[in-house]
Amino acid sequence: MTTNRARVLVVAVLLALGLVGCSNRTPATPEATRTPDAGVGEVTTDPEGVQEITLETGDDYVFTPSTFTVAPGTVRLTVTNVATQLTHNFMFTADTGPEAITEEIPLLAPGQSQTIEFTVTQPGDYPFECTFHVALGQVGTMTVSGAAASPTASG
Ligand SMILES: [Cu+2]
Repeated sequence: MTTNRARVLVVAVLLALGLVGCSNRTPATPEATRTPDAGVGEVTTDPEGVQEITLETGDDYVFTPSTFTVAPGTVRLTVTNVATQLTHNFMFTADTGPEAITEEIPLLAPGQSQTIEFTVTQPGDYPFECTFHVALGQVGTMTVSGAAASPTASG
């Protein structure tokens, strides 16, 4: 009888530990095992004032970079999957940012690159994720700064 009670207690403790693990919504982001190509992660502005940035992902379940900052305005975001094995996607996490961004890349096979374009007006943090691998920590954050993009045209 005592043994049974002890077993029940052990199971209860294990369940509690398991629940704690599952409730952790921000798993540690894994380390990238790639060196991103030149220009990846840099925000540039095209002649029309559209901000452009490229993210990479691969066989390591990581977006590089996983954080970047843009100004309010239009953003043209490209995600390149340099993986040889893994299919990823890119979606802004629902109900998290100051405003909803519904543009997404539902499926990005190994070797593929896709571009989405959207406009943001509200400053703040916009979490994004690969919905296939969010449990493995494949997440990131786009920050929209408080100031509008300043014109960079020189002439
Ligand atoms: Cu993924």
